[in-house]
Amino acid sequence: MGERVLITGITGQDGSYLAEQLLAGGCEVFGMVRRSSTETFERIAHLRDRLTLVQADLLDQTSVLRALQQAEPVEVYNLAAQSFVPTSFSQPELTAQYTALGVTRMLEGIRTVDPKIRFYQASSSEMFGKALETPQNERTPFYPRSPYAVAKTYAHYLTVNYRESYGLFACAGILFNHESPRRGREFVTRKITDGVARIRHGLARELRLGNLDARRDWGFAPDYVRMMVQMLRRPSPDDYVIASGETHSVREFCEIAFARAGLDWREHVVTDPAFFRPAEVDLLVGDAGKARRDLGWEPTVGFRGLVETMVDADLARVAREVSGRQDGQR
Ligand code: NAP
Ligand code: F7E
Repeated sequence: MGERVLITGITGQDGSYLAEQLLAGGCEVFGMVRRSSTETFERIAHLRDRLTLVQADLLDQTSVLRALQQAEPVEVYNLAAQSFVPTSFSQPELTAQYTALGVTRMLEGIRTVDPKIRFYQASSSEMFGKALETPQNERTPFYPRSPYAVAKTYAHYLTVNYRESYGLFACAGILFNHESPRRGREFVTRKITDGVARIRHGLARELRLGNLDARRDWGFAPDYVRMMVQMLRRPSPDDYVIASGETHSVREFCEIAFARAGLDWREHVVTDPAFFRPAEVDLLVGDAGKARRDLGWEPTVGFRGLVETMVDADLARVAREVSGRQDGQR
């Protein structure tokens, strides 16, 4: 068996891809999962017999300590968080507990159990918020615009602080939006590709969205997850921006996604103020020059390829669901 690694948030989009990559690299992978009345292990179902799942919750310091003691990891990837920006406005205290204080519990756990553990923190481009310069790099000041972004900014600075205060090998990856067919369906990209597939198969007629003018720097999740591992395997800890360097609007995403399915987005998309946010992040675009130089960062999937991959996956999934229903009716 190779090195032991622990992933928090293993049931999420990034956690599932990271587990695949670490298993392929020969690691013994432990995943932290929280108790739920229904299992949420869909994204890691295909890996279940090769993983060791440890029950713990970022809200519970003792369980975090036990998870670290049980896994005895060389590396910890802290991906668990309340990661949906609108929920952070409706549940700001909970978001702070998971996304900010959860990181304190992980870092304190590492100091207690084994300060040699290498730690990756999932920082976010949302910390740049109302961006003070364009493009954004590791030196761009933060201007968070949501309770989620504020919580991530706390977690980011705490990671830097524990590195400087206690000499921990702690790195923060400042990742710009990254998507895939495994993206949660509430995020705008997946909401669009799922909506396109449902409209194409006659299950819906319209798709209600919020701000179509918002611009993001979108990339393909497996490319980004690869860089988390690269960061922890450098000789010394550091922080890196990972981004495509291109920015596109939600409207452009719609145009390509609907066209892929032979549809005109203007006939189906309805703007609904319910999806506008109390404060918006209008435009993000990252400068990943440092990661290109130090980590060999080179994304494999561009914007159009990303949109089309996601639409194709949802078209195929909805087609299977529709034919399953028809079989059931026969
Ligand atoms: P995601 O799909 O929402 O997954 C979040 C994970 O966190 C899930 O496994 C969830 O478990 C777990 N979790 C939530 N609260 C927890 C708690 N109290 N204790 C233990 N586990 C908990 O997120 P993602 O897109 O993979 O993103 C991974 C990380 O990167 C997150 O920290 C996110 O904020 C950050 N990030 C994401 C992006 C992006 O574009 N995707 C960009 C920058 C940073 P359940 O399955 O039990 O809910
Ligand atoms: O919104 C606009 C919305 O929810 C993107 C998380 O992974 O990436 C993600 O955060 C944009 C926003 O992602 C709808 O107003 C329009 O401007 O897909 P999103 P996000 O907020 O950028 C960062 C990097 C993270 O760290 C986060 O964890 O799209 N938008 N209409 C909409 N957004 C949603 N969700 N739904 C709409 O109907």
